[in-house]
Amino acid sequence: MLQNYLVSRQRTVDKALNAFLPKASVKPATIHRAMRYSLFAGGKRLRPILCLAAAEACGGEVERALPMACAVECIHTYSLIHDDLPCMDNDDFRRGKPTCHKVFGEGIAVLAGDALLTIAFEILAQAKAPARYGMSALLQELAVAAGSRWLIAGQVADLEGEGKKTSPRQLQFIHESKTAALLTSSIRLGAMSANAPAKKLEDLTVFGKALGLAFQVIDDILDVTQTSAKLGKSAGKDVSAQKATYPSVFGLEHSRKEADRLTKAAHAALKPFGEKAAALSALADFLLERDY
Ligand code: GRG
Repeated sequence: MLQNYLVSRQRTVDKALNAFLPKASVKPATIHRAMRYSLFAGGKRLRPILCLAAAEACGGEVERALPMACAVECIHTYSLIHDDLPCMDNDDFRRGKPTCHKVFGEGIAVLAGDALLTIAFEILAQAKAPARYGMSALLQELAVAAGSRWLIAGQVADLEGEGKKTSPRQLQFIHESKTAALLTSSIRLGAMSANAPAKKLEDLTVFGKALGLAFQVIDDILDVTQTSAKLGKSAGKDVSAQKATYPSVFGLEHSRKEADRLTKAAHAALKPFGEKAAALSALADFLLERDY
């Protein structure tokens, strides 16, 4: 049931992304091929799907939320391309395929990331702004989440923390910034596209923060418990790079309990939405139970 929902949503998002992106033949073709290579390499489309489900939970339409959904996926893919570069995590494998720099070279991979970051705002700017939230509010929402106080702040803390002892507080900061902020923003943008009133936006923000943290705790657990083939990226990377993770700071058992606790907190935030949040609720359970 959820599997059908996910596949159908992935198709909707992929079709929209395909329409928003310049064709692979557009000059200079190399950059458009590289952007498309990473964007269509087989990501789960989790952030755009959450964005669309948040819009529906607030009584909105999928069509209207699609530019927001595609914009966050472009930001996410840019961050993965740059994170995989030799000067960052130096990874050869992502979304089950060789990383962008392995196929196109480092220079083009840097530029493909830059171009995806930029096009995210071009796509978002094509959205129809709802009554309560003007275009500047939508653009600011995404810019802040992707900027130096959140997504990039998390990456900086991650880089600077390698090989050092990390406190639980610092670990939470890394996870909130690197992962939960963009995930929360995806959900908020979906709600904003549906013209959600302040209280609903706040409830979904609480949901997003708890879900985003749970997602990263699970990601940390999977890095030590799953194979590279299953994950579509190099497993065991966190340990070899001496990264700060939930299992390394708290142990596996405590990490699983923490993911459970956070998922329960996420569900609690959905209570006021009733049946309208059925998809968000099912997605939260799926993320907790996933094995890839
Ligand atoms: C700004 C360069 C730069 C990096 C920002 C997001 C990030 C920090 C780095 C990417 C690598 C990483 C471990 C991110 C944490 C979030 C995460 C678990 C990403 C993977 O997300 P999935 O599982 O991936 O949704 P798919 O491929 O399915 O989209």
